[in-house]
Amino acid sequence: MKNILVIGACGQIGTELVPALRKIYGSDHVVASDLNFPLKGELGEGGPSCKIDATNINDIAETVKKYKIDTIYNLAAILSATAEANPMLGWNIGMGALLNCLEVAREYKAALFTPSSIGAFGPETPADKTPQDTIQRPKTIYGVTKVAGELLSDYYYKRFGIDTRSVRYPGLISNVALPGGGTTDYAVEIYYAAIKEGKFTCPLRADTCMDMLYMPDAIDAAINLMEVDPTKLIHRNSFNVTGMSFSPEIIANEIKKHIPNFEIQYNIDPLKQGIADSWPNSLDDSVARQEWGWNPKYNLETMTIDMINVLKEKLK
Ligand code: NAD
Ligand code: AKB
Repeated sequence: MKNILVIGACGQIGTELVPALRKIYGSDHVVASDLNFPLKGELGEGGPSCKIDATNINDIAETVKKYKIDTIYNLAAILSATAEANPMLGWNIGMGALLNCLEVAREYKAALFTPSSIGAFGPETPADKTPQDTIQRPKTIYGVTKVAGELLSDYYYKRFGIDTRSVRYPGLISNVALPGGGTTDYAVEIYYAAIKEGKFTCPLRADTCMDMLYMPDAIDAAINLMEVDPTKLIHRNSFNVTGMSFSPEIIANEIKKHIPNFEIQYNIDPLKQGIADSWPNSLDDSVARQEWGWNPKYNLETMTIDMINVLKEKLK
């Protein structure tokens, strides 16, 4: 990778991916872009930035040409709960952005990373230790775009030789940007609420298990996968990755170890509960470990210590 374009850079992932890429490849070599322009803080000031509407192929092509981009990170999407409330928007952004990125990558011979999600699985998928290759019949529009995106990205690799790669992220937990309308958002919000108010009202049932990953590991996954020697890859779109699996009850008990008076109560959101119930309880990420050395550093215990330390400073 020499010249990198990040599309959808202002979101939960891009806000941390852009600085990480700039640290490795040099500020001038990483262009941050989003529909929301101008980009604020490090994203706008730490290196080149521009406005890109990912549903407009010319926006992407002009930037790729101008900056001689060889690698695109396509992060533009509408997350599961928001997409379910507006399915056409979810489809248009999710698929529109991907197809445009694939076509530009084909024309300019760029590599392309587009995250998939645990949302690419559905209720017929084995829920525990979900295998890498298994049944994928999601029941959300978000999941439909993710499965279609995996297939389309593999198609562009096989048909045109485009270097497409992807991971199926679980719920991502972070402390820089807030999550953007997903089903797993509660696992971020609970830390903010614990520190600010000492209590949290959870939209999911106490026993709802899902996979999660701390953002430093999510950033490593994207960069390491894009760096790995392609001859090592048997799979491409997309690899199961996970850092931990827990329910609201389990994360609340972990937080209580540090904030003993913390209280959780439940007010179930039927939309989010339905989505969560259709997703796996825990993923098997052994194929990512074998093919490109995936090895996350954080578990629930170490992540919770870090989240609480960082947020206590941030929310002072
Ligand atoms: P986010 O919602 O936080 O950010 C998405 C960004 O895309 C926003 O800054 C938004 O302004 C931008 N955007 C929306 N429409 C756009 C358009 N037409 N053109 C350009 N930019 C546009 O999302 P995120 O959490 O950073 O997720 C990035 C990718 O990772 C998505 O594909 C998402 O499905 C996937 N993913 C995220 C998680 C997670 O927990 N955050 C988990 C699994 C997969
Ligand atoms: C969501 O909940 O929509 C995302 C995801 C797991 O894809 N966090």
